[in-house]
Amino acid sequence: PSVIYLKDYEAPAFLVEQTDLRFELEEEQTLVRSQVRYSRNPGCVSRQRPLVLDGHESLELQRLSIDGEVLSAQDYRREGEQLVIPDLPDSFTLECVTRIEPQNNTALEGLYKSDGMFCTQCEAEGFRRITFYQDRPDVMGLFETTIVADKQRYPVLLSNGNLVDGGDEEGGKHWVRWQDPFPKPAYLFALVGGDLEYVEDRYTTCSGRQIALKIFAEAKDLDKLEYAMTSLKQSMQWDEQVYGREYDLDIFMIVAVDFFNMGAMENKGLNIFNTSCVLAHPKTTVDTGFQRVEGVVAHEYFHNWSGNRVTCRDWFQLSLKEGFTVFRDAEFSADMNSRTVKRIEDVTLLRTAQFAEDAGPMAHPVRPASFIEISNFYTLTVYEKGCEVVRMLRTLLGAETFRKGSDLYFDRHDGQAVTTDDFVQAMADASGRDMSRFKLWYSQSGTPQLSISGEYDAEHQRYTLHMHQSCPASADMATKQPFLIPVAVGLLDPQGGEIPLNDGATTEVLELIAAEQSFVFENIPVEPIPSLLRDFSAPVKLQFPYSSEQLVFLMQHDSDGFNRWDAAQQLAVGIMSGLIGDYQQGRELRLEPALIRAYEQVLSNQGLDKAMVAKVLTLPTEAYLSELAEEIDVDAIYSVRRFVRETIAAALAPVFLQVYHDNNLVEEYSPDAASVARRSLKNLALAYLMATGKEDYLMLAQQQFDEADNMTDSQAALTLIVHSEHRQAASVVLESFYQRWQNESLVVNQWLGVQASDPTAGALMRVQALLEHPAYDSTNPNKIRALIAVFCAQNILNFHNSDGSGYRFLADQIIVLNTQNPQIASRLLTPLTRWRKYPAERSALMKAELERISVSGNLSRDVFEVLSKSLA
Ligand code: DPP
Ligand code: ZN
Repeated sequence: PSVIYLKDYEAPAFLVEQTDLRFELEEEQTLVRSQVRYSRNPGCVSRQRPLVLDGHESLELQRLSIDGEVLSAQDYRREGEQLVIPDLPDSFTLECVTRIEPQNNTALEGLYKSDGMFCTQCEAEGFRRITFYQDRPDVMGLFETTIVADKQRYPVLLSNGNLVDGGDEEGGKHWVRWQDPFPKPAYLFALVGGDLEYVEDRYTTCSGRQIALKIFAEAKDLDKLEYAMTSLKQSMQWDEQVYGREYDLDIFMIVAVDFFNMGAMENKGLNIFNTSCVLAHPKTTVDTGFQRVEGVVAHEYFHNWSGNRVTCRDWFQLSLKEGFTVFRDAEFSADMNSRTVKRIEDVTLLRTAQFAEDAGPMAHPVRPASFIEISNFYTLTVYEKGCEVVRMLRTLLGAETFRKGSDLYFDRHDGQAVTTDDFVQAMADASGRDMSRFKLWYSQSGTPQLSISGEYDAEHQRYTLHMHQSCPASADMATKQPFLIPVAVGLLDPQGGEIPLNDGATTEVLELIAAEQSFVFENIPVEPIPSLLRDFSAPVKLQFPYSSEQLVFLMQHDSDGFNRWDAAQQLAVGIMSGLIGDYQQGRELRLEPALIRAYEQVLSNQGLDKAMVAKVLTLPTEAYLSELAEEIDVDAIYSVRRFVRETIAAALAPVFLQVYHDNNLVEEYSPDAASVARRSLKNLALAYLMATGKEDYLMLAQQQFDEADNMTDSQAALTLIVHSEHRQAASVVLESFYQRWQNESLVVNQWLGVQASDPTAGALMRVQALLEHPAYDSTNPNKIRALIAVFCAQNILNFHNSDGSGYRFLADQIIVLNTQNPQIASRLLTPLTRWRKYPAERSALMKAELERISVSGNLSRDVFEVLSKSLA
């Protein structure tokens, strides 16, 4: 497989004016006829260049003609994944007929079948599995799509844009025609054919246009669409109010499908969603599931402007649409729920998983410089760090100027395929600022480290922050230049009050641009305690020599909610790191009282937001502790975390019991922020109570399991019982849960996930047995994720079993999936790619499994790229 470089970008030789597609959907085959009007690209210097079309090897080419004249085999060449046609006029219509087999498409890219319905996934390069085309985002054209299919089996036939015509045909068939009035690249094409039902609503836009909203699903899921519909309407309104963006077609459709590699896809006017990101019902969906539906519906809707109206020039620019759109959906969710809690969740994900990606063999900048397989770059770096980069722009420019910049960006580039440079340029032009140093965030990989120290000069009432930044070498880049890092800072006086800073405000955004730089605050009457990197103003690792007392002080007094939480995290991380050392030295573990006292105070403070309390009392995860560790000692991390949890539980059990009862209300389920907060605090209390190992609390959990009228409480109790040492009780609840929910695919996935993440001994054997269970389907990505990915990523004790059985299991699965579904296979590899961070014995076992996969033959590009980089 070859490497593709950003620096080699060339504009396409031909542009597309119009693409007419005709699909004949049948059981054994689908015939696709495409008629495409091409003209030479005036922006492309060479007039000699041939037309180069992308086409997957699975395409069976049946006919090719130019302006009605059929081409013979000498007129074109098929070279690997490309079809090359030389000697062409300046403009012409190419007709192409291909035969494909969606029913046998297990990669779930292009046109495939999911549960008896046809659907598509064309981003990034799936359209080439449908027909020969310049399958690249800078080729944009108008699409008209005709679909013919059996009327009884596939009563619903959908594509992008507006329905313009249709009718019945002989042999029980019917046909429809869709027209999309907006030019688009092929990756935004979509088609659906199936026996679906829908819910319907309307939305009136800010300019008074009526939009029909339809969400399609299988009949059995029709009662789970209300929340997505509400979220959609809220998203449409939010984008008008916050970004001035109005919807542009007369209809907006969402279709739920059960077999889907990603979360969802923003195809123009016809979003296709993984059922896990659109279906929601109190009986079957947990609170975090509701929030995910809200966030993903918003994300895909927002792409209509940030992605579809203005798209990417090439796939290196993926973060242009993804980073910006994640930022937009994060702000939307923050406005709909608790802002601070949303921020804590996003930063937690970034600091555990994205920082680990930056430190691993697949490290890459937000705008990668090269790739072998683009599917491997739908990453936390492109999405989450890309979002942080956009957030930093807003922090630096201020909300108002940022909005001017985004207006300018949309106006200037509407209907174009552009780059991240164009995005930053719009921000630079709107603000009059030079953003060249800022752009290093797009081109340099790695997580910057920021160490800060404070110095107080009492005589001159002056406080100075000395800052030092560096960025360790990454797998793809050895040396880095200093970044422009916005550091939002506040200073607290010893009573916890905020000291006014240089411009009178209590938070100031300092701009660190050099490797070493000092910032001086005048008129500071007492030695302050600094609150640094407020609201996590930059995606960096921060070091400041806080004492435990200072962290407890910040937990109580910082006006920045994120930093209050982060102080608690830092306190816990510091204590747990010390204990990990003790564990490794064979010393007895003892928990110093500071953490317990701090937690107790937080619990008894009635004024605090309950969601915040639950977040503050959640110990740093094993994944976060692993990311922070120089070398990952799985047993030490697991044992210490467990010890700390149990010690806190034992010390505070009566308080937790009180909290549990105070928040265990009999009320109708609602996914609003306050109710979610109450349930999260209640279930956190139950988790600590269960950690005491006492029978009384097992009974409490069982009672909750039996009586719960919503999935959040039911699943929380299930998880706690299954993950406890009460094995008998565990099998009883597992069995009863399955009996009750076996016909709800998404609930069954939760059931699989609870068992996959079970830390008790023997989990691997149980997971292996589940592979044979009727509930499992090895061709469904959601099931694969629920069972295999959860086991390998979340069950650290069992996956990293010192006998290597967990590694062997994963490698076996990847070898099978490599041919069946390369995207999923490659994604599953992630835990093994971290082999260098483990002690020698485990490291060698992990590496051996990577090597075994690499000689297993017939590697997909996806798996090859990750393997070769991991073993390099
Ligand atoms: N469907 C994926 C997303 O929305 C890729 N565009 O992020
Ligand atoms: Zn997206």
